[in-house]
Amino acid sequence: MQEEAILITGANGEIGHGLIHHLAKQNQAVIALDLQPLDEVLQPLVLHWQTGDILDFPLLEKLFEKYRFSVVFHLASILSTKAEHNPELAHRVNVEGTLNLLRLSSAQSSRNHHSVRFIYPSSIAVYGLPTLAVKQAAGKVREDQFTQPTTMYGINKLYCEHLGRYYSKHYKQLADSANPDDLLDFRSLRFPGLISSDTVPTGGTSDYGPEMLHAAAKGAPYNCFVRPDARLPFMVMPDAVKSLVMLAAAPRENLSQTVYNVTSFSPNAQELKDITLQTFPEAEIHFVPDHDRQGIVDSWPADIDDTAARQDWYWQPDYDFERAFKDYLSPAIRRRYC
Ligand code: AKB
Repeated sequence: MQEEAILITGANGEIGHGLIHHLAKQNQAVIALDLQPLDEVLQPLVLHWQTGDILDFPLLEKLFEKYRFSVVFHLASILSTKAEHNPELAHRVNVEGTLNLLRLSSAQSSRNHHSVRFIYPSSIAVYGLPTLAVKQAAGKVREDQFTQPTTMYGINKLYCEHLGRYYSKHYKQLADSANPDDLLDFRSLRFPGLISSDTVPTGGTSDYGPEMLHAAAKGAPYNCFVRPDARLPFMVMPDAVKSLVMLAAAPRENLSQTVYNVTSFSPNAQELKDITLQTFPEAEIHFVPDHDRQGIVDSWPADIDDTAARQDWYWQPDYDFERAFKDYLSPAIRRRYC
C-alpha cells in the first residue's frame, strides 16, 4: 500500500522554505526533493527528504512507486538571469525536468483513477513587451496578452504551462479511455517578483528587490542593477505560499483556466529604495543599471491583472506595499540580522 504524501521539488529554494513551514503546521506528509541536502531547519518538518536531480528519471520513478502523491508542487527551476548564462542547461532542467514529473504524475493518476494535482509556479517572465513605451502604456496585463518572452526561462515557463494543459486535458486524446480522473489536474500561477524575509533568491532578474532590502539589513552597500524608474509587480512570500495553497485547494469545477496571474503591489526601484530607507535609514543604496538585465526588466509588465484568480478561487493578497514592509519584512528582517 502506497503512503499518501505531497511532493515538493526544489524544496530548498525560497518558496520551498515558506511552503514546507506552512504544510508542516497542517501536519501534511511532505516528501522534499532537492539537488542539495534539505536545509537542517526543514528536515524535521517533512516525512522524507531526498537529494536528487529532477533529470534523474529512475530516481523520480522510485519516489512515485513508493508514494501516492495527492499534490505535486514543482518548484525546481533555473531562474531568468542564470538561465541566460547557460540556456541549454536551463532548457534541460526547466523543460525536461518538468516533463519527467508530468509523465510520472500522469501515469500515477491513470493507475489510481485519481488525479494528481500538479501545481506549477510560472512567472511574469512569460511576458515580453516589445518596448518600454508599450510597457508603460499596457497597464495591467492579462494572461493572454504579450506572451512573446525574450528569455530562455520565460520561454521554458510558457511552454511548460502548455505542456501541463496538454497533460491535464488532451493527453493521448486519440486513445479510447476518457475518464477525466485518469488525467492529472494541472494548475499554474504566474508569480511576480517574490520577496522573503528569510531567504535571498539567486539567479533571478527581479532579485534587486530582495537583494536591496537584505543588504540594507546587513549594513552592506548595494548597487541596484536597474534604473530608479524600473517597475515590476512583486509579492511577499506569505502571500506566494497562500496563493499556491489556495489554488491547490480550489474545487476543479471553479477553475475557468489552467494559468492564473497573481500579484500584490507594483513599486518602481526608487519606491523600493525609499521604503527600505524608512526601516534602515543608514542604508547605502546606489543605482548602477546593468544594460542587459534592465532590458529583461523592461520586457516584463509593470503590473498584471489577477481578476481571474480573484473571481475563480477568491484570491486576495494579505499584504499591500505598506503593510508588506511594516508588518512583515521590516520586523522579520530586523530580527534576522540585527
Ligand atoms: C526571476 O527573476 O527570474 C524570477 C521570476 C520573475 O520568475 N524571480
